[in-house]
Amino acid sequence: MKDIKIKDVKVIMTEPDNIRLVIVKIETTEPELYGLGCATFQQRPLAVASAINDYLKPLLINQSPHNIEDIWQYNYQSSYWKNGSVLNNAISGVDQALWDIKGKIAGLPLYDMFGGKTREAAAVYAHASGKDIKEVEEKFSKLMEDGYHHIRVQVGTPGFSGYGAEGNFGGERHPQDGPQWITQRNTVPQNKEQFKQRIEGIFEPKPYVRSALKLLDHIRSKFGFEIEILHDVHQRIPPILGVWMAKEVEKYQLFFLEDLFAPEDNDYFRMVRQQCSTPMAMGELYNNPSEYIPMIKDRLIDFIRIHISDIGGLTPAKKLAGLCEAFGVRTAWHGPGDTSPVGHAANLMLDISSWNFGIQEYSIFGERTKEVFPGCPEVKDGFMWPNNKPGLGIDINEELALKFPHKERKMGGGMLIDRRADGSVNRP
Ligand code: GCO
Ligand code: MG
Repeated sequence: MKDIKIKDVKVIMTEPDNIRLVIVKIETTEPELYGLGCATFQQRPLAVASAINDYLKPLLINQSPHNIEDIWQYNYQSSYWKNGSVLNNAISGVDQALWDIKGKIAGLPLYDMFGGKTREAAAVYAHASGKDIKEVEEKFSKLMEDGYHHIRVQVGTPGFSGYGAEGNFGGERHPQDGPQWITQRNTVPQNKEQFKQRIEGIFEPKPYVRSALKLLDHIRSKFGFEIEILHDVHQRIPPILGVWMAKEVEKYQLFFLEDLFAPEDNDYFRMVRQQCSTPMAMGELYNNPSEYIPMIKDRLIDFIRIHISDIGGLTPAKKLAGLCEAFGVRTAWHGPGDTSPVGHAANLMLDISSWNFGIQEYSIFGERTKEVFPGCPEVKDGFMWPNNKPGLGIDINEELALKFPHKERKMGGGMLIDRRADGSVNRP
């Protein structure tokens, strides 16, 4: 095992449930010994594949897979310009695959390599999203029945598009909701069919905040305060409105309020801190240590929401978990559908081994995804359980993965961008 070398680095691009996943498979000179890593950046997958195939792979062939730290540093420094999502995801695919190999060589699950279990399983939150309050309520009840104790709630805003829930149609229009004339544009969906076809929707901050507050109020009065609720603002509203919203939702005792501001508006968190105790979750859009270190050391956030592949994989993430522990910040690694099951398995290894774990986001895996990735972490009664196999404990059925190749997308498959009612671009 000592003389083992990296023999091949493969990029597997697959979308079993319509989300473009990018997986790295590192094969070694030891027959049957390989590792998997998540490099998923669904909005720019081809760029990540090129970064791996054209730039990292030549650095890796014939190297020893043992030296994960050294390889990470070399990959990270070798582009001179660094810290972008494309390069970090590429580095992550390699990094996680090397950790997977390390665990397989040791015969230990990765949480054991990271110091061992601090908990048996990781509490997860699932999403209850609906076009209107009734639909959210139904999904909320169902998730409660299924044993979830932490539920994220998002609702559509009448007459507008928004993040996390299908828009619904009609609705009263108020003077603060922006000009009416934009509704003449054919970008505004008038019915469900058009909504599916749309490239852009119309988003206005005030109507969104009104409907989000109504929803939170309804959920608390219907289900009480003995269940944890979460909400994602998705960096969509003007910062000072965010400050007001954080104060306004304090009474609903959220588990956390997420992405109240964009990373560019980091400093607004100071204001929020001075004015209320709504727990702040932030970070899926961070990819540079100079963005997140100040937030941790000044205790401006409560949960770090970083997307592990977006900062370069497990090597930087486990250091970050340690930094957060020192400052009382809990982990809440990003776990949407566009974190592949391999990425979820990586999140879970840190969840299990980090004392300062807070919560794990879980976007329920589709059936086809589960078939492509045997060993997907299992969720039962609101907890994600490790399967205790060596390494990440997850595999890929390559033959099946190839049956779901990447498809072309409108606009190259970027994020749907909503516009304001006057036609200007809003943050996604
Ligand atoms: C979340 C996220 C995601 C992102 C998505 C972008 O789950 O908290 O905000 O849904 O929007 O990962 O591709
Ligand atoms: Mg989010």
